[in-house]
Amino acid sequence: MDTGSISVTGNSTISHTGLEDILTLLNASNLALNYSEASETITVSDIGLTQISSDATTSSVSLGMPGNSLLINAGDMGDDVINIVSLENGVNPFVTIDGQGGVDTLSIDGSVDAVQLIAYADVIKVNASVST
Ligand SMILES: [Ca+2]
Repeated sequence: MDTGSISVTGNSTISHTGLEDILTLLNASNLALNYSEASETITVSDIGLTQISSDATTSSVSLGMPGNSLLINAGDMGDDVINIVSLENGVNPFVTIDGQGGVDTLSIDGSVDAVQLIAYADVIKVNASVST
């Protein structure tokens, strides 16, 4: 079951359960994505954020990158993998990635250009340039 919630500052939290795909043109300046307690793979790129759950049911969330800050909470208990594919072209927010509970891995595989990058994970692999 794919569950999670999306928090947009100044607005109500949007919760989703078992949705196949979510595509929205939300343009928020501050965006928080709260993933479920399941073990998940979360992919972050310029063109949006996608979540692919590990249980073969696929759920993706594609959102416009926020102008100010992006927070990703990967969820307690689950052993999550967060892959940053790219985070540069014109996107320059404060980025915080928190693996939370479980044994989490953050892999930076594409260039990151952020005002600030804060990451909490058990394993952090930096395979590309990070400029802040
Ligand atoms: Ca986790």
